[in-house]
Amino acid sequence: MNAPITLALSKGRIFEETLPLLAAAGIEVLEDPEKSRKLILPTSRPEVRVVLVRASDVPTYVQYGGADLGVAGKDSLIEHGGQGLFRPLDLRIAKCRVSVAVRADFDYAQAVRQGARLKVATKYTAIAREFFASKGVHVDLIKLYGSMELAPLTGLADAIVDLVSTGNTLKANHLVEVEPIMDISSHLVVNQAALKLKQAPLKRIIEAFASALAPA
Ligand code: PRT
Ligand code: MG
Repeated sequence: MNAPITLALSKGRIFEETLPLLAAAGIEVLEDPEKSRKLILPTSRPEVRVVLVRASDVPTYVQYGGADLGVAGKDSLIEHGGQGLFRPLDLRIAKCRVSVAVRADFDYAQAVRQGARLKVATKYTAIAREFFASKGVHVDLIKLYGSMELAPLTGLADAIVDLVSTGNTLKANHLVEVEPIMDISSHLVVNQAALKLKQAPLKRIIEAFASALAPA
């Protein structure tokens, strides 16, 4: 029997956009996570299984060996810290950016110029802390787990740091993007111990993914 391989994915865009890469590696997921309630999905390769976890939990599963490899957004990887992870490939999927956004009537440039202390709500506290520190802007970070857009509308914060792709969510909530922080895409991450113990099968998957990537 070949060494069992566990791949951690999150439901939604990462799962959908990883499927073609899995197909290139000869791996077909046999159940649709939108229809099934199962958290462990079998694949066409008996030794390979997919586990479904929260997007922000993928790095933790792979770090501690709950999964041998996984697909995680650069945002999740930075917030996690990346300990114990080998990061062989930028998969160039689930692309977006992290940006600062404010209410349309808030003068962000002036607040920054005047050295005002900003209240910033975000799920991405590591990214936000590093970004504002590098600009020399003093911030009070308010950690949220979702619906960041509400924070400036309710007076909880002056600004948010959040993921933006089309910009439609900001627009629908009368917020404007005032400063991009970084481009985001999802990366393949591999448990460092598994990479040694299951080197051959993991290398085959990494190489198949690499050859199936969209052009840079
Ligand atoms: O929902 P959960 O708390 O489990 O985690 P999650 O929200 O991080 O998971 P998920 O599946 O929504 O996102 C997984 C990964 O996809 C993220 O970690 C990013 O790396 C990547 N990604 C790419 C995005 C987006 N694009 C994106 N647009 N993740 C989230 N969004 C959200 C964004 O937070 C905002 O609410 O979509 C909204 C903005 O989209 P636009 O198109 O309106 O600008
Ligand atoms: Mg989400």
